Amino acid sequence: MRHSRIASLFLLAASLLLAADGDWQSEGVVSVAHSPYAKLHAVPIHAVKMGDGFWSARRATNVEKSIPTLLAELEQHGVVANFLRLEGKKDVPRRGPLYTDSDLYKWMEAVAFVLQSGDQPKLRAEFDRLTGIILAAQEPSGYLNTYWTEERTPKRFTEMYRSHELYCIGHLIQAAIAYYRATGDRKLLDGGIRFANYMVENFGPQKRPALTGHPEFEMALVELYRTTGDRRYLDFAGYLLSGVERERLHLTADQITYLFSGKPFTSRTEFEGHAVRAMYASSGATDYYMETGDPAYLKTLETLWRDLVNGKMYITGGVGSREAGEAFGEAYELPNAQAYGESCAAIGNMMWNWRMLLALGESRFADVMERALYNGINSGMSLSGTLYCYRNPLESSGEKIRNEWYDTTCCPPNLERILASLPGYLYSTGPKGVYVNLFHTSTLDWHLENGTGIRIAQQTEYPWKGAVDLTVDPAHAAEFSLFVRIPAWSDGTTVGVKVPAPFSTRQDTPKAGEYFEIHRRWKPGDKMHIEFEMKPRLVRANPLVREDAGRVALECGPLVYCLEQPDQPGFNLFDAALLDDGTGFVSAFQPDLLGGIMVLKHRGSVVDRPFSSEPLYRPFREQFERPGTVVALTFIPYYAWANREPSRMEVWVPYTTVGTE
Ligand code: FUB
Ligand code: ZN
Repeated sequence: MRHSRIASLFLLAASLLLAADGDWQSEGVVSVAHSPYAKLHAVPIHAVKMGDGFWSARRATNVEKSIPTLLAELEQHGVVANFLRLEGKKDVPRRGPLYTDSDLYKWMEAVAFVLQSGDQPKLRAEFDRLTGIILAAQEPSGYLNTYWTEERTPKRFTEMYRSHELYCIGHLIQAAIAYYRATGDRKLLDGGIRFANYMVENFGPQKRPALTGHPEFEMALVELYRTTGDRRYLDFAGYLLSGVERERLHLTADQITYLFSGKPFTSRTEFEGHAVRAMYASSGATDYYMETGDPAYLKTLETLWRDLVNGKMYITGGVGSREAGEAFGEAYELPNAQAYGESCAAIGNMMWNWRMLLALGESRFADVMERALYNGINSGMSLSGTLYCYRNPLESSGEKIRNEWYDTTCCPPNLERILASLPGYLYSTGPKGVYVNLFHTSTLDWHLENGTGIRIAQQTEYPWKGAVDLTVDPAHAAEFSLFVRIPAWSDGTTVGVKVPAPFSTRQDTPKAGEYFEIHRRWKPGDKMHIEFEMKPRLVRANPLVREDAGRVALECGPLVYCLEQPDQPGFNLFDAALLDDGTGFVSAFQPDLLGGIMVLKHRGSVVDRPFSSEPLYRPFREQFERPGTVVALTFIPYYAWANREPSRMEVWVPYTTVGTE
């Protein structure tokens, strides 16, 4: 389709800007290199090669199975045909809910992240084919959406609280930027710019009112500003976050609560409403803060972060307790079997904490990222790579939880883009040196912020083993700091660090929950060793989490564990309690079980008569009676559940000191 002359001139100017930038290969998952209020800076995905280890099989499966099979599903369910029919190439009705375009764009973003790690001609060809199909459906104005067309055309932008028009285009822009950063090709990006320009030219305080409804576009706009230098996109993100249009758009109080938009972001004091929207809005607001330094944003982000981690986040890093409205509950409302914990919400939690880490440089954000990544996100995709959880409960009676397709198929491509972009989160840089955020065998090939080349080789079997070896290779001997994250989970355990002398640190000993700064004149080939103690840890929840009263959860390293029925032959796991008799855990790595996992065993007590045979209420006696038989409880990592036949599962396990042989 042809676009107007003015639009072409603008695109020409924009491309000159982009070309002058010439930096498309140096950008990370988000590009904060020039963000004045970012304390840390992302390194590009291609600068980190991930070697063998915990994530390698999953990442390979992502490329070989998940990404291709999901495209087949998207095609089969009409998501691509929704575009083709607008071009007159398919005579079929439009299919799927109003946000299906976004699922294809998210899939494309996953592909673009894969391509940032190295070329894959087949995937690149698919991306280009889809770009052609998508752009052919774009209207001369820049508008693009397969749902709000034909008889619905007059309704465009009239139901923004639910329309997903900006949500969809936000995902297109993110995919386009990721592809531009992979290949330098900006065809899709130009399409995204056309829509963004349409928005900034026609909407705003003195123009038509806009609202995201489902936040997402804010993140995309800030990234577009970072990519093009066009300040209008940043300002438009600020306008959307300001929620000023709630009156012009006649939003009801309920809509405002649910949407996490339509109310000034900076007036928020707690998380409520739709969890994914809340996480995406917070991510966009953090992006906005990193560009503007607006203190009101920082204050709100801190307040919300504390609201989340003090009362509304599952131990798995999942968020969103309620199915109704896919929403947050009250503080401490964290049911287990009913937990919603949408995969996208855990992903949103990681995306937000990644941005907070870049903004403030504090390890507490990387702790949340790691928690979500290894648990509430990781559970979202089957080990086969072709089945997905939409919900991620912490207890199950054995309902089927994984499917290859959902009509609302937001989670599968979201999981794929996280796995594809993983190298980009492992390291970052700051003015004083390099940060090791996450642990995995990998090589960083990048440079310090003063331009000195740096190579860091990391060797580890984390999270199964706690030893991490780093070989630091600056291009020449240079004075800088290496910041190694000491996870909060290592509190109460021993952390050993061996660094070549001489060096200086701010703390005498590494402190859990902080980056350990090692400052020295690093010479090529310098080696350091860190040893985390991977011992099983029993955790209790705040007593205000009623569902977890009298129960414990098990963690080891960054992993949350669970009991699943196939590992507990001979008894119903809901009749079992962890028996605290001082015998402790026995661990064994089982290479053939569930892709290779560390299994943890502990003594348990199983009631002699199943609880289901008891009356609902019975007289209270002084001592809670739990005569039982001692059994071995076998715990597996939570992420690996639901990879066998559907069966019972439990994260929070009753706890007892009574057990009879
Ligand atoms: O509305 C688009 C996506 O579908 C949301 O992010 C998910 O929560 C699901 O509702
Ligand atoms: Zn989802």
